[in-house]
Amino acid sequence: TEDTNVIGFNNAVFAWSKDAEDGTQTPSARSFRLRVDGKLMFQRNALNLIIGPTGSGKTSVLMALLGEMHFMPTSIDAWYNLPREGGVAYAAQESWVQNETIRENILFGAPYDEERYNKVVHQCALARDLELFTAGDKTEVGEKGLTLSGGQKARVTLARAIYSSAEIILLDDVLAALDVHTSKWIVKECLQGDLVRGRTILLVTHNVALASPIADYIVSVGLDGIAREVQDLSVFLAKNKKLAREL
Ligand code: DUT
Ligand code: MG
Repeated sequence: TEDTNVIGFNNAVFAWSKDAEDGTQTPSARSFRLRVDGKLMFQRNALNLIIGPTGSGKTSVLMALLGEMHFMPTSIDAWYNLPREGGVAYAAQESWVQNETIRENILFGAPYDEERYNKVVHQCALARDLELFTAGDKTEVGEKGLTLSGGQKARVTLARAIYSSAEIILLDDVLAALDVHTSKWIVKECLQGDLVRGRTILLVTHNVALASPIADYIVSVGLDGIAREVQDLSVFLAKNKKLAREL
């Protein structure tokens, strides 16, 4: 049975709505289901990747862990678990900012620690962006964050998660809006940096080539909605040539 310290699933199906199961929907309207057969356990104090084609259910893996989907056990000992004691930070795929300054958007109510803050800005590749704003990190992002580019918003969203003290960090495709150079910087400086040491990261990404060399555990979600551990990435990519091209 369930160990409360574990992040993962055992024999579970997840749907976006409860009525997905009641058979009243036509097959074409039948909603998506995420499926895990057997145990899927993310590694603690490690970098976990969630990969798969678009629409396969990568975001759903995070949402299922967060308890946002309808859980349907497929065995008597089915479970899913995300420990909340050390805190959970979640950077959504649609990055968002509040109508405040950049600094306030990163701190998100946490106390200002200059050293930690400067490290976060550096590791999340925001230093140059902040220099270019006359008001620096005191710049108001404005209604809907219109002052910021998509890539800047994504990095502020990432910075908020890294600055937080949460022990578990869920990052949904934070590298997607970034150019290769910036993505590389973040993989090197942030995802391997001192601020994530001792923390657990679940990173959804299409950027497998960049992130997989430093990943400790990889889960793929297929177009069948089944999430599985990838034990040997090169074998997996050889078998999934179409996905390999897409990633
Ligand atoms: N879905 C919903 N409701 C939601 C979110 C998603 O029905 O609130 C559906 C859409 C899709 C399936 O779930 O058919 C999986 O979507 P998900 O967003 O999990 O896929 P992804 O792998 O994250 O896709 P992308 O790479 O485009 O982000
Ligand atoms: Mg997604």
